[in-house]
Amino acid sequence: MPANLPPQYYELERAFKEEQDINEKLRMAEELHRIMPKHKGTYKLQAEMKTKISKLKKLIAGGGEKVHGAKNAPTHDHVEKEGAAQIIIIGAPNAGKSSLVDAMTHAKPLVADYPYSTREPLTGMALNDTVQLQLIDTPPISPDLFESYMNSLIRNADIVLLVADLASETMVADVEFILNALEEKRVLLKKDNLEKADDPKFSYKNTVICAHKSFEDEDGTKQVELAKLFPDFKIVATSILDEESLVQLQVVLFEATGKMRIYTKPIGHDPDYKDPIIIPVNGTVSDAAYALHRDIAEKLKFAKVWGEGKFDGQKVQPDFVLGYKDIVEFHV
Ligand SMILES: Nc1nc2c(ncn2[C@@H]2O[C@H](COP(=O)(O)OP(=O)(O)OP(=O)(O)O)[C@@H](O)[C@H]2O)c(=O)[nH]1
Ligand SMILES: [Mg+2]
Repeated sequence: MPANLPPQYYELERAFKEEQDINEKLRMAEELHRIMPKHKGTYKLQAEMKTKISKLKKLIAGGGEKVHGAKNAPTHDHVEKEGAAQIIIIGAPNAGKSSLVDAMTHAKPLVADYPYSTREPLTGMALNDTVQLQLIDTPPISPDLFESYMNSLIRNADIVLLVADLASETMVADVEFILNALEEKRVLLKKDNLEKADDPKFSYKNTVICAHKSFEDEDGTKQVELAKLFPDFKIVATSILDEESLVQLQVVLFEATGKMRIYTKPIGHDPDYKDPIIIPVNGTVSDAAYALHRDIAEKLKFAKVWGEGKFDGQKVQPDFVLGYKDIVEFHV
């Protein structure tokens, strides 16, 4: 029986064969398996692809392919996720990436007034209104440098923060170079997570742009240029001299994750504002219960909800859609 595979299968298969990055290879293998028509003619192909997927997973779990004599060489192509979202900070040399991590976290990256000061990734946790965001500072991307691990790091992150340096004469050329360099590696930056990713050869990454060193752009011309270059993208003006701008940046970064905070309230007690649970925007009472504990979700009978558009203590069913910062009291 013929396999009758769609044309995009062959296209993706070619990209899969050429791909060197194992995380990306895994993503493509899973996509190939997903788009493969499931009938008798593809049984063998389905099985082969499953084997490839499982081998790639093992390889990734084992820390990647072992290169002879380089077993202990440090690898930077993966940062274990922590907190509500992992945000990778990218930009041209000297844009202010490390300064942002320095200003928003307890990490102590090297900040320097010369380019190429950051040599390897470094992570720090930013606390935004009780939610932790994991920031990754990275070496710059330029015609002279594109560390090979950057591609994997970017693909694995939840959000890309692209830092545009308003103080630089070459800001536009620098960000355009980065966009093109990423596209060559099959990574496309996109404005939000509502857009559909339509070409499986590409990884589409939710991106926030920061118009950084905003005090250096007194008449705002650089910000206008940036907005023209990135219509529809979320652009936040930031400066390490303006604490409020950094708080705003964190708010936008968290929003870009497509998640929201929900507060829980034990029966007969005040809400717990210190430890919100994080669920997708438009998530339900049941999602919130699962995020708290599987047991609660499975035994849940109803909940009481406080928040905008509800009356206080409104009794709702598990499929009730929650809103930003709603307070939920679970009844099991
Ligand atoms: N005026 C102004 N200068 C800033 C701001 N943020 C960073 N800088 C300066 O910009 C320079 C570069 O900062 P870094 O944070 O080291 O830049 P980077 O992007 O990490 O640089 P590389 O790691 O070399 O790519 C330093 O001299 C900082 O003091 C800002 O908001 N305003
Ligand atoms: Mg740096």
